[in-house]
Amino acid sequence: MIVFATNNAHKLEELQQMLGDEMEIRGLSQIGCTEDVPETADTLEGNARMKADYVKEHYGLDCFADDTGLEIDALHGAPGVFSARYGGVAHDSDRNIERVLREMEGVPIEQRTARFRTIICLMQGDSCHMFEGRVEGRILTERHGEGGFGYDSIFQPIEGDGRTFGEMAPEEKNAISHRGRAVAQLVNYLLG
Ligand code: ITT
Repeated sequence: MIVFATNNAHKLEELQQMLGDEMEIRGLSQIGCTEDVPETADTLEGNARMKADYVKEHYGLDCFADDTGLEIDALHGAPGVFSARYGGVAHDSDRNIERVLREMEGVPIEQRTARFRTIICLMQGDSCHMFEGRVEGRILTERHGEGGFGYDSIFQPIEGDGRTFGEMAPEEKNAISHRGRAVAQLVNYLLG
């Protein structure tokens, strides 16, 4: 059994599917953790580590935690670690996207490069392993597609046919996405 330091049921289910019957995953609520796990570092690596450390320290269980950010070159790496609350309100994707589009007004297409990066920190016994998944792409000037979540409708991956993540089926996105890639490495390691 291993703990995934998240309350996001969708992420839990996805991971359990990838791990199959060989390893059971429990979310925070399933280990009785109802308090807010601190996530106040200034890097994705720091936040993933902080969440994993918290579970290890308070519950003594092997665990892993993730953090994801969108890094836009023209904005010097923003929103990065602030991706969830860039528009001022946590988890309000419309506001987050509006702020990004506003700040990128007039930036030519060749300078609209960006990437999603996911970091997973695994704490097993006394050892800590970090896994990283990334996908390169561009920020479009307007939204395309209703699928996915977060910044998906304005992110066009380089590997693809011009569609945004918001226009892709979940399986298509997962096959090339930052999170899909980080999770694949974790699963390989755990089942290896
Ligand atoms: P937790 O409860 O697991 O912490 P979260 O919303 O903070 O959920 P992440 O740390 O994975 O999720 O991601 C931070 C933000 O980055 C998220 O709120 C979205 O705005 C954005 N984001 C993450 N993954 C994304 C994806 O696959 N597509 C589009 N936006 C994404």
